[in-house]
Amino acid sequence: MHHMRNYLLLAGCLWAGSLLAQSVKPVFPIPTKEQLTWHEKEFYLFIHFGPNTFTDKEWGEGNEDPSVFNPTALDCEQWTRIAKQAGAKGIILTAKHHDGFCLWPSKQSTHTVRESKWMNGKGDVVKALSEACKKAGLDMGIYISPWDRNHPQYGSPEYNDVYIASMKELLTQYGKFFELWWDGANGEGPNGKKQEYDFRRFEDSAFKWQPQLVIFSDIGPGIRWCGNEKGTISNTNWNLLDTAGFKRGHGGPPTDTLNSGNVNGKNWIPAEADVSIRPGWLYHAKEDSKVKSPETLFNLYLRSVGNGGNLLLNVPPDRTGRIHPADSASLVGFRKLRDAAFAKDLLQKARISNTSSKKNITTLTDRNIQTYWASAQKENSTLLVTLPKKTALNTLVLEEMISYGQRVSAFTIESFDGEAFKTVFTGTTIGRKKIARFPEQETTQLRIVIQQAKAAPVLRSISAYQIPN
Ligand code: FUL
Repeated sequence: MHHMRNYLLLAGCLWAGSLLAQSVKPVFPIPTKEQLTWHEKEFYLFIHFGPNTFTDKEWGEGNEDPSVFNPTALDCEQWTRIAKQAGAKGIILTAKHHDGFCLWPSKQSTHTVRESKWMNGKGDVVKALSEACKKAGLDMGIYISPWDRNHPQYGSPEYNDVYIASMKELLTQYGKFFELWWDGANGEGPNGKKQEYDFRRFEDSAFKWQPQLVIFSDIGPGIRWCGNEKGTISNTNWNLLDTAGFKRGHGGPPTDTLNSGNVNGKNWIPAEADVSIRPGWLYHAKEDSKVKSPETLFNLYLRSVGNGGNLLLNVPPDRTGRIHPADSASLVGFRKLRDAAFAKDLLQKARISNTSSKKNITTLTDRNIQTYWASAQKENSTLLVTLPKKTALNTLVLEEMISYGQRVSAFTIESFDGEAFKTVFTGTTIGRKKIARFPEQETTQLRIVIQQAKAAPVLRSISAYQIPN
């Protein structure tokens, strides 16, 4: 009897709290816990650093004298300070680029910081950065190029063992990394030979040492390349990808598929947009005047994070081992633009209701990422937003509750002009986040119509802004 009463009480609470919460069934595939955490990061820095910094190259040959690597004032805490100021959530370091030079004293190679003059061969950039990140509360990721233009065993089955042993050093001695980065470039080794990478074994080994890793490559398994190095993701962006029959690098899916994903893709593999703040990935003094402006970076943010992906922005340190003032100034400017744009959510005092019911849906504006609104219908779900007074706005930010899968495939935003609702934005996917910008509207009411979805839409948040032009 008691049980029954408790049950009814509980059922009543659930009903009052979120009527539909119990009936929301995921639409597969769905993200893993680690991918969900990754989605929340949105923006983090990439650091390309190594002998190329000192030889003015993008792709070192692998035969550079290790003594060229000699930063005069390497300061990883300066990197993390700037990353924090920029509002980045982490840093991914090129522990080894294609030239094979290891930024840590690897036992698998004779081409490392140990053979350089820097700190008399006693330095370790991976260690310095991992300590700085811990201190600053930033997450760290690691780029370990499979392509190695230095290693004498490259081009033989033994090289796969060498690669795994190098990975083991990195994944067992420096704490946890959030992301492991495998780029697609794959050329010849020092003796002209090509390598067949044993990615299956690379993957199994990486997960053995760090099961929480999300692994980036053209085809994941954790995250996919967005198909370009410009920092832009398609307006239509599915976090889903079919990988069967595809390989990393040349055998990867077409770049436009990588950019927009597959609507019915079998795997949850979201897109990451990697782009450099300068024309090159490595520092070149002649590019000091070509650093992207805060406005350009903000625009890339809208086209990556604003299309539901993450932004990995490369900021290469110079020959002193510090980030150049031109880059840090631009990063701080970029942060200011984001802060100004999203400072005031104009929906905080608005009423939102499903047009079929008058009930105020507070879960969409409560800023709690655990709460959401689930529509009862698959097609033509309509939300009516009523503002307390006439308000000028030009941006709406929509988020799906992606832990239940990605659903929305067509929606419009309409603004009431005093007489009728006019369409001001036509969109396709929403996903993790959609920053929808449209011409400024002075209005008291908006309507969000979700015409099509793979299943009844589940949104976790809606907010609105007037972004200064
Ligand atoms: C590419 C590499 O070849 C570039 O040098 C750079 O590291 C970029 C991020 O990935 O595949």
